[in-house]
Amino acid sequence: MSEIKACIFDLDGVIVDTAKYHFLAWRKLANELGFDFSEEQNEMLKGVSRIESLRLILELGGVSMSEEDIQLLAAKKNEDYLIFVNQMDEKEILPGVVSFLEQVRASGMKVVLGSASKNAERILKQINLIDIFDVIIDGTKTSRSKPDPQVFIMGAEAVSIPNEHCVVFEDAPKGVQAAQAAGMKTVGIGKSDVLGAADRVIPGFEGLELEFLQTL
Ligand code: B16
Ligand code: MG
Repeated sequence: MSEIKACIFDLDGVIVDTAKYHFLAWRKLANELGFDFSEEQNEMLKGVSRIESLRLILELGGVSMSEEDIQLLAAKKNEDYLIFVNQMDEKEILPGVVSFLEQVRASGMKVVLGSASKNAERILKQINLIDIFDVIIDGTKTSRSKPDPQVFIMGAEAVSIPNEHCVVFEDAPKGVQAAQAAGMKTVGIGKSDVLGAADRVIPGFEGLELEFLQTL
Protein backbone atom coordinates (compact mmCIF):
# COMPACT_ATOMS: atom_id res chain seq x y z
CA MET A 1 0.00 0.00 0.00
CA SER A 2 1.01 3.63 -0.27
CA GLU A 3 2.78 5.60 2.42
CA ILE A 4 -0.60 6.66 3.80
CA LYS A 5 -1.02 5.34 7.34
CA ALA A 6 -4.07 7.27 8.51
CA CYS A 7 -7.22 8.50 6.77
CA ILE A 8 -8.87 11.51 8.38
CA PHE A 9 -12.50 12.13 7.45
CA ASP A 10 -14.45 15.33 7.81
CA LEU A 11 -18.06 14.67 8.86
CA ASP A 12 -20.51 17.21 7.44
CA GLY A 13 -20.43 16.91 3.65
CA VAL A 14 -18.16 13.86 3.56
CA ILE A 15 -19.87 11.16 5.61
CA VAL A 16 -23.35 12.71 5.74
CA ASP A 17 -24.98 15.66 4.01
CA THR A 18 -25.89 17.70 7.07
CA ALA A 19 -25.15 20.98 5.23
CA LYS A 20 -28.80 21.00 4.14
CA TYR A 21 -29.94 20.88 7.78
CA HIS A 22 -27.45 23.55 8.87
CA PHE A 23 -28.80 25.70 6.04
CA LEU A 24 -32.45 25.29 7.05
CA ALA A 25 -31.65 26.19 10.66
CA TRP A 26 -29.51 29.20 9.69
CA ARG A 27 -32.11 30.46 7.21
CA LYS A 28 -34.82 30.26 9.88
CA LEU A 29 -32.64 32.30 12.22
CA ALA A 30 -31.89 34.91 9.53
CA ASN A 31 -35.57 35.17 8.57
CA GLU A 32 -36.54 35.67 12.20
CA LEU A 33 -34.02 38.50 12.35
CA GLY A 34 -35.61 40.05 9.24
CA PHE A 35 -33.28 39.14 6.39
CA ASP A 36 -32.81 36.28 3.95
CA PHE A 37 -30.00 33.79 3.70
CA SER A 38 -29.25 31.91 0.48
CA GLU A 39 -27.83 28.45 -0.20
CA GLU A 40 -24.97 30.20 -1.96
CA GLN A 41 -24.13 32.11 1.23
CA ASN A 42 -24.36 28.85 3.16
CA GLU A 43 -21.45 27.50 1.07
CA MET A 44 -18.96 29.75 2.85
CA LEU A 45 -19.99 28.33 6.24
CA LYS A 46 -18.82 24.80 5.40
CA GLY A 47 -16.20 23.71 7.92
CA VAL A 48 -16.65 26.91 9.93
CA SER A 49 -17.55 26.61 13.63
CA ARG A 50 -21.07 27.39 14.84
CA ILE A 51 -20.19 30.66 16.54
CA GLU A 52 -18.05 31.92 13.67
CA SER A 53 -20.82 30.97 11.22
CA LEU A 54 -23.29 33.02 13.26
CA ARG A 55 -20.97 36.02 13.30
CA LEU A 56 -20.70 35.82 9.50
CA ILE A 57 -24.48 35.60 9.11
CA LEU A 58 -25.06 38.58 11.39
CA GLU A 59 -22.53 40.52 9.36
CA LEU A 60 -24.36 39.60 6.14
CA GLY A 61 -27.63 40.84 7.64
CA GLY A 62 -26.02 43.98 9.02
CA VAL A 63 -27.16 43.03 12.53
CA SER A 64 -25.12 43.68 15.65
CA MET A 65 -25.90 42.42 19.14
CA SER A 66 -24.32 41.72 22.52
CA GLU A 67 -22.02 38.75 23.07
CA GLU A 68 -24.62 37.27 25.40
CA ASP A 69 -27.32 37.42 22.73
CA ILE A 70 -24.95 35.90 20.17
CA GLN A 71 -24.42 32.90 22.47
CA LEU A 72 -28.17 32.56 23.02
CA LEU A 73 -28.88 32.68 19.28
CA ALA A 74 -26.20 30.06 18.59
CA ALA A 75 -27.83 27.76 21.13
CA LYS A 76 -31.23 28.35 19.56
CA LYS A 77 -29.91 27.55 16.07
CA ASN A 78 -28.45 24.35 17.43
CA GLU A 79 -31.80 23.33 18.93
CA ASP A 80 -33.42 23.79 15.51
CA TYR A 81 -30.57 21.87 13.84
CA LEU A 82 -30.87 18.98 16.31
CA ILE A 83 -34.52 18.47 15.36
CA PHE A 84 -33.20 17.31 11.97
CA VAL A 85 -30.27 15.40 13.46
CA ASN A 86 -32.57 13.45 15.78
CA GLN A 87 -34.36 12.06 12.73
CA MET A 88 -31.19 10.83 11.03
CA ASP A 89 -30.36 7.16 10.59
CA GLU A 90 -28.00 4.90 8.59
CA LYS A 91 -29.80 5.78 5.37
CA GLU A 92 -28.23 9.24 5.49
CA ILE A 93 -24.68 7.91 5.20
CA LEU A 94 -23.45 9.02 1.78
CA PRO A 95 -23.01 6.28 -0.89
CA GLY A 96 -19.83 4.20 -0.67
CA VAL A 97 -18.71 5.65 2.68
CA VAL A 98 -19.18 2.49 4.77
CA SER A 99 -17.41 0.27 2.24
CA PHE A 100 -14.45 2.65 2.02
CA LEU A 101 -14.17 3.05 5.81
CA GLU A 102 -14.23 -0.73 6.19
CA GLN A 103 -11.47 -1.15 3.59
CA VAL A 104 -9.32 1.45 5.38
CA ARG A 105 -9.82 -0.26 8.71
CA ALA A 106 -9.18 -3.76 7.35
CA SER A 107 -5.89 -2.56 5.83
CA GLY A 108 -4.56 -1.59 9.26
CA MET A 109 -4.57 2.14 8.54
CA LYS A 110 -5.99 4.40 11.22
CA VAL A 111 -9.50 5.79 10.79
CA VAL A 112 -9.88 9.29 12.22
CA LEU A 113 -12.69 11.83 12.30
CA GLY A 114 -11.70 15.51 12.01
CA SER A 115 -14.77 17.72 12.21
CA ALA A 116 -15.60 21.26 13.34
CA SER A 117 -18.96 20.06 14.64
CA LYS A 118 -19.78 19.89 18.32
CA ASN A 119 -22.52 17.43 17.38
CA ALA A 120 -20.19 14.94 15.69
CA GLU A 121 -20.45 12.12 18.26
CA ARG A 122 -24.20 12.50 18.45
CA ILE A 123 -24.50 12.27 14.65
CA LEU A 124 -22.15 9.26 14.43
CA LYS A 125 -24.21 7.43 17.08
CA GLN A 126 -27.41 8.35 15.29
CA ILE A 127 -26.15 6.84 12.00
CA ASN A 128 -24.56 3.89 13.83
CA LEU A 129 -21.03 4.59 12.59
CA ILE A 130 -19.19 5.63 15.73
CA ASP A 131 -17.36 2.34 16.37
CA ILE A 132 -15.37 2.35 13.13
CA PHE A 133 -13.26 5.34 14.20
CA ASP A 134 -10.01 4.91 16.13
CA VAL A 135 -10.16 8.54 17.19
CA ILE A 136 -12.71 11.35 17.00
CA ILE A 137 -11.53 14.94 17.06
CA ASP A 138 -14.40 17.41 16.84
CA GLY A 139 -15.48 20.91 17.76
CA THR A 140 -15.72 19.98 21.45
CA LYS A 141 -11.96 19.35 21.50
CA THR A 142 -10.62 22.16 19.34
CA SER A 143 -10.26 25.87 20.01
CA ARG A 144 -9.51 27.02 16.47
CA SER A 145 -11.72 26.65 13.40
CA LYS A 146 -10.65 25.45 9.93
CA PRO A 147 -8.65 26.74 7.96
CA ASP A 148 -6.50 26.43 11.10
CA PRO A 149 -4.93 22.93 10.97
CA GLN A 150 -5.51 22.21 14.71
CA VAL A 151 -8.26 19.59 14.26
CA PHE A 152 -6.18 17.50 11.84
CA ILE A 153 -2.92 17.87 13.77
CA MET A 154 -4.70 16.64 16.91
CA GLY A 155 -6.14 13.70 14.96
CA ALA A 156 -2.74 12.62 13.63
CA GLU A 157 -1.14 12.98 17.05
CA ALA A 158 -3.87 10.92 18.70
CA VAL A 159 -3.07 7.94 16.45
CA SER A 160 0.70 8.64 16.49
CA ILE A 161 1.03 8.99 12.72
CA PRO A 162 3.25 11.76 11.28
CA ASN A 163 1.25 14.38 9.35
CA GLU A 164 2.89 13.53 6.02
CA HIS A 165 1.49 10.00 6.25
CA CYS A 166 -2.08 11.25 6.63
CA VAL A 167 -4.70 11.97 4.01
CA VAL A 168 -7.68 14.20 4.73
CA PHE A 169 -11.05 13.83 2.98
CA GLU A 170 -12.81 17.20 2.95
CA ASP A 171 -15.78 18.88 1.24
CA ALA A 172 -14.88 22.45 2.24
CA PRO A 173 -12.15 24.64 0.72
CA LYS A 174 -11.33 25.82 4.26
CA GLY A 175 -10.90 22.18 5.32
CA VAL A 176 -8.55 21.48 2.39
CA GLN A 177 -6.55 24.56 3.37
CA ALA A 178 -6.39 23.34 6.98
CA ALA A 179 -5.12 19.89 5.94
CA GLN A 180 -2.51 21.41 3.65
CA ALA A 181 -1.34 23.71 6.42
CA ALA A 182 -0.77 20.54 8.48
CA GLY A 183 1.35 19.07 5.64
CA MET A 184 -1.17 16.33 4.87
CA LYS A 185 -2.42 14.95 1.56
CA THR A 186 -5.90 16.04 0.56
CA VAL A 187 -8.84 14.55 -1.28
CA GLY A 188 -11.67 16.94 -2.07
CA ILE A 189 -15.16 15.47 -2.00
CA GLY A 190 -17.32 17.43 -4.41
CA LYS A 191 -16.58 19.60 -7.42
CA SER A 192 -13.13 20.54 -8.69
CA ASP A 193 -14.09 24.14 -9.45
CA VAL A 194 -14.53 24.64 -5.69
CA LEU A 195 -11.93 22.18 -4.39
CA GLY A 196 -9.22 22.58 -7.04
CA ALA A 197 -6.54 23.14 -4.39
CA ALA A 198 -6.82 19.50 -3.20
CA ASP A 199 -4.37 16.84 -4.46
CA ARG A 200 -7.33 14.99 -5.95
CA VAL A 201 -11.04 15.72 -6.22
CA ILE A 202 -13.64 12.96 -6.41
CA PRO A 203 -17.44 13.32 -6.49
CA GLY A 204 -17.89 10.85 -3.60
CA PHE A 205 -16.92 7.42 -2.28
CA GLU A 206 -19.16 5.28 -4.48
CA GLY A 207 -17.09 2.49 -6.03
CA LEU A 208 -13.87 3.83 -4.51
CA GLU A 209 -11.21 1.20 -3.83
CA LEU A 210 -8.30 1.50 -1.42
CA GLU A 211 -5.80 1.36 -4.31
CA PHE A 212 -6.87 4.93 -5.03
CA LEU A 213 -4.64 6.06 -2.17
CA GLN A 214 -1.57 4.90 -4.11
CA THR A 215 -2.27 7.55 -6.71
CA LEU A 216 -1.88 10.41 -4.25
P1 B16 B 1 -22.02 22.34 14.90
P2 B16 B 1 -17.45 19.61 9.41
C1 B16 B 1 -18.88 21.72 10.29
O1 B16 B 1 -18.65 20.34 10.21
C2 B16 B 1 -19.90 22.18 9.26
O2 B16 B 1 -19.37 22.05 7.95
C3 B16 B 1 -20.25 23.62 9.51
O3 B16 B 1 -21.25 24.03 8.58
C4 B16 B 1 -20.76 23.76 10.94
O4 B16 B 1 -21.05 25.13 11.24
C5 B16 B 1 -19.69 23.25 11.90
O5 B16 B 1 -19.39 21.91 11.60
C6 B16 B 1 -20.12 23.33 13.35
O6 B16 B 1 -21.19 22.44 13.55
O7 B16 B 1 -22.96 23.50 14.95
O8 B16 B 1 -22.72 21.00 14.75
O9 B16 B 1 -21.04 22.35 16.05
O10 B16 B 1 -17.73 19.86 7.97
O11 B16 B 1 -16.14 20.20 9.91
O12 B16 B 1 -17.64 18.16 9.79
MG1 MG C 1 -17.44 19.39 5.93
